[in-house]
Amino acid sequence: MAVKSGGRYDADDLKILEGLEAVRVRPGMYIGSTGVRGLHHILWEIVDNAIDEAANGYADEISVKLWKDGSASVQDNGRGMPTDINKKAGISGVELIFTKLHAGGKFDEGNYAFSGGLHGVGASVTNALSRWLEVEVCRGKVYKMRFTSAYDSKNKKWLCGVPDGPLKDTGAKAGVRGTFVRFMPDDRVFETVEWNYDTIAKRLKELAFLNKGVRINFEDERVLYRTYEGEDGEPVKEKLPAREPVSYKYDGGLVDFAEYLNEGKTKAYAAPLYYSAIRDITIKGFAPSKIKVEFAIEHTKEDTESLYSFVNNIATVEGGYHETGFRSGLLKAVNEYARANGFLKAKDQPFIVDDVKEGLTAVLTVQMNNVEFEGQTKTKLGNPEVRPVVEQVVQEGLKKLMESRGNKASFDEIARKAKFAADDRIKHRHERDVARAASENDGLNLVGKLAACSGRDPERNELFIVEGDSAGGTAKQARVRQFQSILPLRGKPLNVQKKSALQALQNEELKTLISAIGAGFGKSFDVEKTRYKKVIILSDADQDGMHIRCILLTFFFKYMCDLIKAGCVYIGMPPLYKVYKKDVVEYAYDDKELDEKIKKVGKGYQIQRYKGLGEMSAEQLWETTMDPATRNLIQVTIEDIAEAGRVIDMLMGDKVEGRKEFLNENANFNKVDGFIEKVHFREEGKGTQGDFYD
Ligand code: 28F
Repeated sequence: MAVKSGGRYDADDLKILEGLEAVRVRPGMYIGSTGVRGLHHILWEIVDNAIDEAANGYADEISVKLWKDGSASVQDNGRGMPTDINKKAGISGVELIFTKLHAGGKFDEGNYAFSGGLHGVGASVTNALSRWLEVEVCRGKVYKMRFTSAYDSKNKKWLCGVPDGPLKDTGAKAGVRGTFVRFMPDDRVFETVEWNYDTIAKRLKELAFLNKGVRINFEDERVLYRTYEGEDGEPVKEKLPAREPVSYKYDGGLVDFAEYLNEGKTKAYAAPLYYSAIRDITIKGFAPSKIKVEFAIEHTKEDTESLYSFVNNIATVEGGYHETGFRSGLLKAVNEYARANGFLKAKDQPFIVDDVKEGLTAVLTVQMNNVEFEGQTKTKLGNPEVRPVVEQVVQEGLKKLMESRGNKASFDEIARKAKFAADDRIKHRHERDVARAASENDGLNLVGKLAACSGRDPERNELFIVEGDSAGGTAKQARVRQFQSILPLRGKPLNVQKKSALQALQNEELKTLISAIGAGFGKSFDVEKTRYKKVIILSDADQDGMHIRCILLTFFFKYMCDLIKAGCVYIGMPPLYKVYKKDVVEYAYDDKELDEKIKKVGKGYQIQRYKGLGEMSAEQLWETTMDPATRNLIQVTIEDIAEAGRVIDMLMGDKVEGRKEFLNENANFNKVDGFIEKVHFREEGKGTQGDFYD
């Protein structure tokens, strides 16, 4: 890949903003949480800066490493951070980048055409939340600098990311160019400082797909252990073999990404169709700038649509204007092609978006400045000016692709699929209308099944989907009628991954569930209409319970994905153990907590291991699993929607070959929940017991 030599740039272009103490005081403002996601955010900030160098053509190799001591490092072979002194600040460009928030010329596009870093808060936040941070810049010579964060007990304040000294010219000549950053996440800030290998590997792989030709290396030198119960019942610590370093590089970029997403699925035509273009765009309130639009599409024999969109390398899980532009551009191009090639007769109605979405796998990326992120999880593109630009590029690109002979078979197949979908739609219209009516009727008149709450406020109302009749009965006694509904599941609901929408509707359990939520399903699902802002799956911790959880998540993922994206789907965590003696009772939710509770209850303790929800009394179920003030909930979030689609398809789809090795490689079911970000959600005690409960 051709790598440009450095553009003219010096430290003066950096902007100086506030100090770093603010980051330590309220880290959640900058990285969202101090949980596992926030920890990985401080790594993404550094990775994004290296990716920006590559995305702008100055670097083509990035290396990420997890060290034995728990630190992480990122290296690129770009131009190297600016080392000259910034006249305004009187410090070097390197020091500015790590000690001033948003210190980055990235706020005007003079220095970078596109920058992913805009979504982030910059490398200075990583510095502020690290015990130490080292940077080495090779720019003709080798420069070094080190920062530390410590608590100044004399003045009772944090000193965050303070330089040990000015940038040092080591005098050594630099063979290569680039920037190397290594940092130790601060265990005094984060709940956990344990890096998650899968999370990092998946994100680096995604970045390699999105940045064609850039090589991204990942090495994890940490020693891994597995703890399990030995014969004598004592825990055994076993050292696991070290992980092999991996390297991602995709010269096919988005085409390779589309093929990866469709692995194991039956393709509808030979190869993905790809196009990219750069256009002028003027975002309201900003100077005219450039926008780069790229897409790859490949249809499969499935009937669902998988559109994966990104803005500046960030997955826009909640969609946005680029997606609407893409769909309308695709629709216009396919309608035109179908008319011109006899798939649509003069008397035929034109296709609608749903017809061309069937079986579509598409990757759409946009690179631009002045991005407006919206939505619950800030992953929705909110700039309306983007829609017409993307629509025009997609329409023009597909038209150019249609003109080349080699793609005729592919577009014929696309038009044929759309025609088939349109005919099916028109033929089944009445059935679908019946289905939609069934799913939207007033969910309260479900005899016997749903114990509906009396309150009408979706913000407060909660729907518990409870495995089994006995637990369902206990939950009905335990619940607070005003805002908690109970839907007992008799047996396992249908696995919808292999079924069509209409078959899903024939299943009693799912029909009840759709009616209870009351927001439609599938293409007619509208998350704004949900009756519950919390839909909580309560299943046993055994294999059956896990399987039910998987089936329900498959259903939500396939037919109510926006409910998950809006953060409304949760998994209830019943306790595994009760530790007690006389009148002291404690509950433990996992084996780690069990030890703590045994110590807390002390001598003479007894343990009851809960096999299932049905074993608990109503007050125990209330106190341990349903009371918002004391329960543990896991919020289901789709960090990586591309991977989620593959995991569900691998596990629940009709392709058996992939499943066996996937299962034995990810045997423990938590891996299957790999796309569920574990966010233990213990709500603050409501305190206002009086007005809240019956
Ligand atoms: C391991 C992490 O951070 N690499 C980086 C550069 C290169 C330049 C630069 C960075 C421009 C506008 C801030 C050099 N020469 N890897 C990295 N490589 N920052 S960060 O400039 C400062 C930025 O705002 C650079 C000419 N132009 C830019």
